[in-house]
Amino acid sequence: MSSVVRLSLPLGTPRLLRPSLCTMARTAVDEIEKSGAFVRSPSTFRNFISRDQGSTFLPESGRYHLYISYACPWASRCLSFMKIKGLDKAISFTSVKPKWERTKEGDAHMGWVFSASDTEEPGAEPDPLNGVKTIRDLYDLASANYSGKYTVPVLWDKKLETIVSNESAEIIRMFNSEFNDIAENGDLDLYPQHLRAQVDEVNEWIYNRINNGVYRCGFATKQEPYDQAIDKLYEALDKCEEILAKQRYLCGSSLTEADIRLFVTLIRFDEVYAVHFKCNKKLLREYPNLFNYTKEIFQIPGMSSTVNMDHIKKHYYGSHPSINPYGIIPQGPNIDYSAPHDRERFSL
Ligand SMILES: N[C@@H](CCC(=O)N[C@@H](CS)C(=O)NCC(=O)O)C(=O)O
Repeated sequence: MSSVVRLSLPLGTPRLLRPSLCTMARTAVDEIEKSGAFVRSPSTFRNFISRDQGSTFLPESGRYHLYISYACPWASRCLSFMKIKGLDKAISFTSVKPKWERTKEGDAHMGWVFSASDTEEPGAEPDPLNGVKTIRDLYDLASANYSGKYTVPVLWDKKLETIVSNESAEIIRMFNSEFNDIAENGDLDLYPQHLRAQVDEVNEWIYNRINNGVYRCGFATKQEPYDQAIDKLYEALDKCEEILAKQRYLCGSSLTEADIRLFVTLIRFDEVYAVHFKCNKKLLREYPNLFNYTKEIFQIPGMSSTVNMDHIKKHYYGSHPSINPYGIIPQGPNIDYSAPHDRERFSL
């Protein structure tokens, strides 16, 4: 282990401390302000894999491993990029078990845990690299003084034996641009130069109002922040519906990063968020364009393999006892996203 580089918090990275929070956040359900509003804290490991000469993290085949939970939308967007870009052979991945468990004896923290065998939970596997039991253990391996949340995704460097990044918004950018010499679909650019300003602009309101918006609805502990979050959420969904009535994708006629970022929330919407997070003013399947668009993206080669609805439902309904104390998993609605869609009408 002498070659191990332990990267502690990069200089300038905002610490996870947030004075207005009641306690130091160790899981998302702790991130509730006194006002009853959910406020997500920033990620900590922010290194970037780069083709630039002299880069510490070069885009080498076989060097990196992505730790995910199929349940997690942020991790799923990274897996989606891996699949769409054709990086399966270059980057390996492991999913944890869907339901949070105790991560350490004598400690109340609940979080992501690896399965003990390949058969314990279909889709989940033991940690193939470090043989650890939890995602928390990976953070402890990478940084001796880590004290934040133990989130997925985690992009792990097998060579330096540390965490490259735990910020999905940046991991997808690395997958999009830095591995093109290795990727099977290296020419596919989901963040093309001419659309960057538009993608950034769309990402901004979709993240705040939809991706994180559903959590702001679900984790609110007072009526007012819930009401505010839900109004913003549905304004944004209505806006997406309007855009998608006129064009095939959010930023025009080609698929971009913005679409993948929206998809991971939409695919969970009717099965989970409508019930568990009280996002029930309107269901996804009541929005004809958004619904068909979700089906289209689900049907992009590789994408359906990123959606494990069993893990998604087990996680949300089973891991937040403050919202769903008995952990009952609703049986419906079991939507078939592989059914035909009407989005080809835009290519005529
Ligand atoms: N900013 C992170 C957020 C990741 C995140 O919040 N992941 C959740 C799962 S959906 C998590 O691992 N939560 C663990 C916890 O809250 O303890 C990213 O986008 O990569």
